[in-house]
Amino acid sequence: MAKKRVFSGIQPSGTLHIGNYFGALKQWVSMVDDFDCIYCIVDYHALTTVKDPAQLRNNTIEGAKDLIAVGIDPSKTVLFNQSAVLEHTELAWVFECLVSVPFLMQAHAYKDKIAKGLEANAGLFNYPMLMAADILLYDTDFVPVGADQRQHVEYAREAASKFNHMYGDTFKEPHEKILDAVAVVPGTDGQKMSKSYGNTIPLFGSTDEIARSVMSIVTDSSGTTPSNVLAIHRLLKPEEELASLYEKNMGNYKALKEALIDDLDAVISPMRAKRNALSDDDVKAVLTEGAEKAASIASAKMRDVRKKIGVGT
Ligand code: AQP
Repeated sequence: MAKKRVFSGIQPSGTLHIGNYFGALKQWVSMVDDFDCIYCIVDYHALTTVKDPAQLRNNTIEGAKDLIAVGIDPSKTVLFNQSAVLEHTELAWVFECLVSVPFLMQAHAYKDKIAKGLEANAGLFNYPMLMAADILLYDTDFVPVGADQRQHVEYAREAASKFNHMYGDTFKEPHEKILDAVAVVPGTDGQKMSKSYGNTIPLFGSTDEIARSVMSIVTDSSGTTPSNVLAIHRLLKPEEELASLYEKNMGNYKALKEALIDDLDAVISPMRAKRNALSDDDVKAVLTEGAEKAASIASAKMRDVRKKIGVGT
């Protein structure tokens, strides 16, 4: 039986944090053997916020290194950057002509980003339709994401259904895959870990950088258990081990934070070593090969779309 198709993307918009890893990327890695996986560095999405060309280009290469270092094996997956397959932006336009402005205005992610002070550019507003195009071009079955992306996958389903209704059966309706235990990884202040909240623990930080972030975790001096430390520790150790560790060090927040630093470093240091061994040329070759494979699927889908909507001759 043919494997089900998985598609997901990550923006090259800055340094990865452990929320991206535990909320999404770890799941991406776990799906590689059982699914037909296509993973994308969505550089056109990042253009909504990253305006420095050299930085965007560099982030894309670094993003590919991140993905390979966390365990995405390019020989078993398709790994590419979005801008190398032009059908993504082309299909996004088709969807933008199908959905209404009030429909897009309901997007929580857009409202959150504006509330955080990001520029309300039209690209940010139309972001869900570009993401719908990313997913739908490849007849995707499942989209592994963190909980913050649930609504965007619903938008993709809606775009598929609207198109199919108007022009005939063309797109498969995809489903999100969200792991409950890590759906929202908390940051150092207990809110959702997010680059724009400045509450992250960097995934590929040095041991010192990880230590600085962990030491800054906000704790409540009136209790005996530092709940924000424990919430992050749960990503790394089973509940029984944590129960005895926290019991033994009750009230000793410094010792518990040090234990968290050691546990994080044990997970991160092999990935960091793998990442340091990758050259820019290695990952450029991976992206080029991935883009060729992705384009062969995307171009066939777009030929069908163009014919159905009546563009071209
Ligand atoms: N705190 C989180 N918990 C669980 N999953 C998370 N993800 C992000 N933060 C958490 C998941 O990571 C994947 C990559 O998402 P992205 O490229 O859109 O990254 P992001 O949303 O830009 O990350 P930030 O830090 O949250 O950025 P800003 O501040 O720009 O919003 C996605 O699957 C996402 O769910």
